Amino acid sequence: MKHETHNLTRHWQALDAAHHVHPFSDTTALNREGVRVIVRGQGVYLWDSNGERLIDGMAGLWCVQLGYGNLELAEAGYEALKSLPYYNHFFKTSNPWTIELAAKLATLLPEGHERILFANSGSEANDSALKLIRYYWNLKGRPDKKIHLSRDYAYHGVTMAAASLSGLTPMHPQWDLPLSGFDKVPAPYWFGARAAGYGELGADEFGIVVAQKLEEKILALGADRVASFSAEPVQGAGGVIFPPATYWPEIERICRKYDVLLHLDEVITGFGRTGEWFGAETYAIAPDIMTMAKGLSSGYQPISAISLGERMAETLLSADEELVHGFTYSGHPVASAVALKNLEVMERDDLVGHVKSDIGPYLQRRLRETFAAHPLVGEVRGLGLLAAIELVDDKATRKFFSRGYDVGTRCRNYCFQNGLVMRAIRDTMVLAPPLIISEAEIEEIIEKAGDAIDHVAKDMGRL
Ligand code: PXG
Repeated sequence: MKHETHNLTRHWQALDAAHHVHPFSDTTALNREGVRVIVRGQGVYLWDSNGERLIDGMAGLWCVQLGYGNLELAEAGYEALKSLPYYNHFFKTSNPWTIELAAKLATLLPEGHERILFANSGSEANDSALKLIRYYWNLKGRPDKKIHLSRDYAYHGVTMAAASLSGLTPMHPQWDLPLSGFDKVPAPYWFGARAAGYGELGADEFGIVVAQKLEEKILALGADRVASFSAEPVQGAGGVIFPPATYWPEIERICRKYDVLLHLDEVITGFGRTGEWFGAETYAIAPDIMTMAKGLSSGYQPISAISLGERMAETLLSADEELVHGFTYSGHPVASAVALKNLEVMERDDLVGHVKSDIGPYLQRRLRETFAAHPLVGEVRGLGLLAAIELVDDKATRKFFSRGYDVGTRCRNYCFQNGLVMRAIRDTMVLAPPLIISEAEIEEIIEKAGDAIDHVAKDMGRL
């Protein structure tokens, strides 16, 4: 049996190498190594085609809130597949699951967010949000307001517009992006503030200083040309950057003052990740438009949503003309049914409250107890079930390693060898496990991560 699966693995690796082009991967390098074929998941665990078990500290790509193998979600999808595997919303038609999902979301979203559009991915949601923002200003008779601001290290997706909005610079040169009409301001990355030349500012002071970079940018471009500011409440793929407490109130003040629409990208922070339904609640932000995906369906189906705050809803929906936008699969019945069940289960089991009061604080406490004093660790930060461990060259001065060391990648590789999926962003080790994780499973992650970090420290002669 072992022999057979081994041969199957070889077979799949060869076919994959011959025909399948992977996202964000160097095809030549990947094919030299051979892919790992994941065949099954249960709870927080994954199994590959050789029978090796992995504990998933990343909930897939920050999305599997309910963990793998949830039969309630599977059955909800199956029921919808049997009754209505497909129909659209273009021809004055709808379906029960999408209707119920929109209504359910309206009860969970920030105040005023009562109107919802659907798409299939975070990128599509953000692309759609930018179109809706442009349309809003056109309807308002201010067609010159067209510049979209966002932040360094932002990840908003990969379509032409979403990649332009993203501030991770490697995402641009291959595609001649960003498009014109996109501009960036600095990220509220306090841990990196000294290295970025801000000197010795306390976190709260830095929060204000960095927020005011938005004001400077708006004034430099002219407020009459700036349409929107897009931001993740906590930056995810850019390095799990938690803003100082002073940051969001100042950003909101600036957006209001210059009449710049505030777009919150809740693709990672939505659906309980930080211990509230949305990052908007965690930081008391009132966005004009919000985008969400991932945890909306626990990743079981591709689905995303865009919610309109009051002033955008009022303007866009009273335009008295066709809204010329929408995808074949907007509000797909099967994806809607799975997302609806996902929200029902999260609510029924009070998963968000559990992240806020029990399992989130447990993870945060144990990470700090275990790693804060480690010679290679500059900072442990996090909230809810989102956390980061910064590996640094010098703890006291927060000095990063030189680029060539690839400390994060080395640590990630040790994690994988230990059967732990943990992501490295530069030299920041990142955790975002399924929300259903237990204390014992957190201990398993911490033990494996500790082992990997010790390994790297030994390699570097630091332990
Ligand atoms: N916004 C945010 C905040 C995201 O994190 C997207 C939009 C785009 O979503 P789609 O569904 O189009 O991928 C994301 C996606 C990583 C990684 O390696 C992160 C994402 C996607 C792929 C990889 O951390 N986030």
